[in-house]
Amino acid sequence: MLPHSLKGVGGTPLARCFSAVDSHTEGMPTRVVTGGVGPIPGDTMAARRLHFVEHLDHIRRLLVNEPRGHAAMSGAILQPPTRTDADWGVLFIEVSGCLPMCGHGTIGVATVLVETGMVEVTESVTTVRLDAPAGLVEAQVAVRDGRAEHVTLRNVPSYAAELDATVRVPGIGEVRYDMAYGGNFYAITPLERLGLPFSRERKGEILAAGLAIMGEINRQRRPVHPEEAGISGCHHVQFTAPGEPGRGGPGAPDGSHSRNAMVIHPGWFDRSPCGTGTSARMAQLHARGELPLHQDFVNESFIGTRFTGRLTGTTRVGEHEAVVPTVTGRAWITGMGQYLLDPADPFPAGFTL
Ligand code: PYC
Repeated sequence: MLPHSLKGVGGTPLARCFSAVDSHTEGMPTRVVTGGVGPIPGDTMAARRLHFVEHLDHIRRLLVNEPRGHAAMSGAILQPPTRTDADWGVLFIEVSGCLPMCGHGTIGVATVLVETGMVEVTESVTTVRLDAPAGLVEAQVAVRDGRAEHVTLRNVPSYAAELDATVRVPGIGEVRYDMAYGGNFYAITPLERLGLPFSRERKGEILAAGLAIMGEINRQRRPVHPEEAGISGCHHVQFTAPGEPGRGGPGAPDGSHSRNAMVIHPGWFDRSPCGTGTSARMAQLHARGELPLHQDFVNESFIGTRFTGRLTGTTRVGEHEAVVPTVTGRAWITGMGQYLLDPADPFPAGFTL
């Protein structure tokens, strides 16, 4: 880890220096920030998230925006945990802000922690407990010869907040959707309801529709978590399409295989199948009586990568019946580096185009 006072190449003191291990989870990047941020004030990760959003958001923008990141960049800042039953605290960052929870990010973080030896590693399974703003998340990492082969995370309780809600969207008309929570709120609706095919060739129209729908939902029926008022708003629209016949995952009948085009604020698609989105989708299907407990559910991303989910039990969140989901996926380390800020850099918080 480089000291903050490190001199730049020309001998000028750097304004900031961050260490990171970059990874991708089924196509979606997670920049795991291992040094340079320092402890974020707050007694819980939820409080630290709110402090970070209010006072330190320039760090997120520097790390995920151009030129160090890109328009679909995502990451996780490691912190000392705020609870004794966790190994690490984690703050999820991406171009849209600071998420309460992130599934692909958890899989990326757990892989990085194991493969860099930042947790004690045991084969064939290492358990990593992460203190996330949305709650404690446990990751079981399958390890062989020091390599993380796949990660199964046990997510926070997930629930269907509304079934068959409607919203009037200018230019589209009335849209019927289900609102479900899986660590973030997801408006879920079949793509065919909008008359659009599940095709990356139509990504511009799909993106525009998703952003218009989430904008109206936030104006007309903004969701709020019943136990954590700091978690509110819909920043993800999950457009679903049936899974292709015969492509179910191991043990998964075709009926429990689905595809998604996940539109995320302010205007990008998840490259992974989305861990919190998969959890929300399973909660929605369970509430509709379409997914029982203990059955594999394969969720496929817009680029064709997959997570396998499962509902392992039931619980309650406020007045809602809720489920406890697990999500399994893979991640790979793509790089290690220091991200620097020269005091003369005209873009100290990066930029977006
Ligand atoms: O995997 O939970 C997820 C996620 C959220 C936003 C992008 N990916």
